[in-house]
Amino acid sequence: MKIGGRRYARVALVLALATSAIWTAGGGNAAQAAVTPVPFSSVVPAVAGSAPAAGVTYGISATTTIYTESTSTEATAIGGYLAAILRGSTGYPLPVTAATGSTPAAGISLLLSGAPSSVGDQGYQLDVTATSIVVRANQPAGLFAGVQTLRQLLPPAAESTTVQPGPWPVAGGRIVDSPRFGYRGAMLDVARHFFPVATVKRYIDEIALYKVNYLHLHLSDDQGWRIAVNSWPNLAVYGGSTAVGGGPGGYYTQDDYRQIVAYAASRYITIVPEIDMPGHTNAALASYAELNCDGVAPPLYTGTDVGFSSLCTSKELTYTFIDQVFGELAALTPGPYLHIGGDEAQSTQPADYAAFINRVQQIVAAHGKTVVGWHDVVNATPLPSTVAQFWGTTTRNSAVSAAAQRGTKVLMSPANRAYLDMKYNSRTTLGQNWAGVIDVKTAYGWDPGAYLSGVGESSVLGVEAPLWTETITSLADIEYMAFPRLPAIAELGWSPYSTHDLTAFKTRLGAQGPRWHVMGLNYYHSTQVTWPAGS
Ligand code: TNX
Repeated sequence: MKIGGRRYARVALVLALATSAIWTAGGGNAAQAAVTPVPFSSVVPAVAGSAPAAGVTYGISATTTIYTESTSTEATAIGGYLAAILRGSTGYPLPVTAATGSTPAAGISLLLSGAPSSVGDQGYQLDVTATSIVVRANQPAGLFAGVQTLRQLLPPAAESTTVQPGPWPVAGGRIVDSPRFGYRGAMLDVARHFFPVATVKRYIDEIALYKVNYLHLHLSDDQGWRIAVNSWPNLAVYGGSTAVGGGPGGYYTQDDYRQIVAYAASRYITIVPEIDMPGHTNAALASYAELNCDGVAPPLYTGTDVGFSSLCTSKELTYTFIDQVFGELAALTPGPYLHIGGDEAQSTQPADYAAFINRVQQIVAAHGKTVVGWHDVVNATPLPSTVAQFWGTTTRNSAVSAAAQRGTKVLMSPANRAYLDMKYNSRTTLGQNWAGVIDVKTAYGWDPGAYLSGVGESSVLGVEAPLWTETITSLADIEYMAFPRLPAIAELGWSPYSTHDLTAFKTRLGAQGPRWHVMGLNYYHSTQVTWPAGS
């Protein structure tokens, strides 16, 4: 899609002829190398529409001011966030101050007026001229998304935390951008291995750069319970005391969890907490003997088998337990969703499973939240609002498509495309391969709105890239498995399918390499990507 049609293109052409395409600070200061501005085509996810103005650049300088919508504390905070990133690398003061009047001043403006209504709540318009950068959005989330685009339009050195020489050109023109799907998620399994708050915050910062707006935390599984529950304290203290391989485990206090929620919110990311049930519950069953049908607590588990544990679906106490756990979690979670798991319940009879899921849906609804479950929950009777997260490896699933026909919304995480714990190839030392190996072409090469037979675009809520952590133990491991595949999934969730083009994507993704290098992000140098020098 092009913006503005012929006339804009002609103006751009004239400007291109009149101005050098290479921007040099201070008229060619020898200390500052010429820097070619990053083209709009390098932004990941691909923008929905743009009209570059060839030869026009804005240069961030020591005198640049960031103006933000005067009546919005959120816009002010986004201005502060942008300033903090750029002050570190540029060394410039970059004051953040209230915008006055409706005409943007020279400098950078983040405004909640004047955006086309078509960009909705999450989109934005970005205009770059020789004198100003103006981001306009209808909502703060859109301003934040526009700021992520702006970050990617700056030279990679802008991400440095130490002062770099510059210059800091941004390519001129207009971008009008908004997402294809409202839900673009990442999932981190903190149950198989536990990750401290700082690691989760860092991952939040990394996924925010690609306009991911949900982070699903898999907070409980056979190997560990990772969130303090005041009414059932042994869950975290005992059930959280180990991990796959027998390490010390760990858990988030409720204050830790609040901190994660608040940090995510500052990056316009909503936390989706998951308590997996009725299977994947050994850590809970080990913590409280009375939750077991036979009243005997099993030992803690540190292996990687699945499907062997089940809550006791016939005990009334089980539902008291679930009500209290979800009651505390709902109170801590401002977002709309509670994820109830529901996968691989191989130790629960199908009829018991369906009755259990139906009852749990009512409990979650009573706490004012919407259920998300792994797609197995369609074997119960989904409430109209319940979201089914597809994790299969086939493009046909009759139970899921039948549910979609009845109105169930589907979140797409096909394991052979979107699972970040799958190996890249047979030589990858981390990860698993039960759903196959997934390199960039496979992660990118599918259409979420037309992937699952009988589940069309209007039934798809969005996409999510889960990272299970049986083999993942550190931030470096997380980064290695998520990058570059997470940006591929994020692009499938954000960009119109008309932008889908593997050749262009390889170059666009490659342009992120030097940025990740500067950020100290441990990414996988896939041979399927065109990496430029410096990455
Ligand atoms: C399947 S996918 C699981 C997880 C494992 C994962 C490993 C799903 C809903 N359940 O319990 O961690 O495979 O790839």
